[in-house]
Amino acid sequence: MSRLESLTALHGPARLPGYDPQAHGRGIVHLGIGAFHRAHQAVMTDDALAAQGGDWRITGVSLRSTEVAQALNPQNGLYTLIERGAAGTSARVIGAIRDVIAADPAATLAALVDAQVRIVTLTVTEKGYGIDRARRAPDPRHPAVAADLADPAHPSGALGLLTEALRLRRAAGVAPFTVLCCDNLPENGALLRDGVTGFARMRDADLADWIAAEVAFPSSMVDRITPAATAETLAEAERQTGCTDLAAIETEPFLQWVIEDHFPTGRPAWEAGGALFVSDVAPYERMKLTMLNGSHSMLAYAGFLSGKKYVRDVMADPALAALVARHHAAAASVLPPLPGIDLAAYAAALQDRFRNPAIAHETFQIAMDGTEKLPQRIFQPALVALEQGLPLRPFAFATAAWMRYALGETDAGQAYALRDPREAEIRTALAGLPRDAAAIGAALMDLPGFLPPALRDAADWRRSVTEALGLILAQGMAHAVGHEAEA
Ligand code: CS2
Repeated sequence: MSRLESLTALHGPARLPGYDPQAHGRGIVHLGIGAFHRAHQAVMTDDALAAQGGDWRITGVSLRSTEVAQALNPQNGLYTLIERGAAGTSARVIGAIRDVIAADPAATLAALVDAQVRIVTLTVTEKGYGIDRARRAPDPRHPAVAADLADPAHPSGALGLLTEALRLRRAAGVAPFTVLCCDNLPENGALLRDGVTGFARMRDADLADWIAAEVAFPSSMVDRITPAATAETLAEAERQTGCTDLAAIETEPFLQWVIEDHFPTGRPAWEAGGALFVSDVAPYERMKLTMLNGSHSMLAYAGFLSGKKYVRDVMADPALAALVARHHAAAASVLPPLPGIDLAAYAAALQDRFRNPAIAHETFQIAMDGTEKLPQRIFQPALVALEQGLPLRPFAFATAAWMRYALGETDAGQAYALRDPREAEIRTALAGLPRDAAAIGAALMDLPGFLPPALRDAADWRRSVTEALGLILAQGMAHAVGHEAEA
């Protein structure tokens, strides 16, 4: 079977791009080209190109790995997007990606300074930035931040690359690009602006002032559940295109992107793909981070340790499903009202999406990087609940489930990798402790900069976490879940 490398080679039911990809130049560099980008932004860019044209094709960058480049470059950036829903499967070929740069900082910098590039977008995951969120400043202990501060003219991390590219553009009299963060972080545009200006300030105060004044950092909320591709994904792509496609991905039918409309350098007509442009993304972001992602983290820890491999298996378990619904209600109760959004309907739709029988989304995948995720997903709403005298237990249970997961071993004694940037610190904090909820709870809650101080120091919160962890340690996760759901 021939490789998917030109649209003319295709024969199968997959829908084709509604434009000629080769007729459009590049306007975007995307840092962090994983499955999520290919299921989300690239798709809406494809719709925008079909609807309104423009030179907005994307150069994707893998900062470290070469896998995606090896799959996509021989295919001229073409790949199959498979959507799997309860109602069936459909597929389309996406033409929005022009090429991929892999683990090549010099080539990445060259792309970033290209005057044709007007937007730089990012999905490098929460831990990829190296921003200390408590101080809202670059974290000099982050390996890429440290390396880029030591040699700022040869950057390889997100903050260093953006700063050096903006410096070079300014020196060459080229207008700056707009920076659009697409990671699951609160007020992600403002956070990234603080990271980049903070990094620039450590080099050159004048550059930092110029970036603060001249560069737009709109915020955005992104949503599409995208599991890692499997052999079955590639087999389905073959059926859909009649070609071998090593870059195919699969995702759910649901797709949402809410973007702050602040693009002084222009933008694609992403609304053609359904993007919603608003003046303030924060309420949407908070809803999504605390309801979808918060319940995802809770169910990942509780589900994985109850022997559930996929999110759909979690939802098929009545006690776990009840805890997911409880979490949604608790998260909704601390959200400010959002005009036009019915939070009960949003919760019901989330539960439907989690139940999608055609999507194999691993709890182990969601469980990684807990220390990077819990602050905005669990601690932020818990703090509001504390302030408003609302129930803390759903958030305390989620925290306790993570703590139990941090022990690194199932109830049957099987070890697994924690996959967290603070893994070594967690191990040190737990070393030599008895298997005791108060001791473990205190050690993990007191990790520096992890919990907001007002939550960390609240006796009600500490008691609730310790009780939930005590239950989990005494009964094992599966039984504790049953008990918790009945309470
Ligand atoms: C998940 C997210 O892995 C995780 O932590 O919660 O990737 C989630 O699937 C997406 O944010 C959905 O939009």
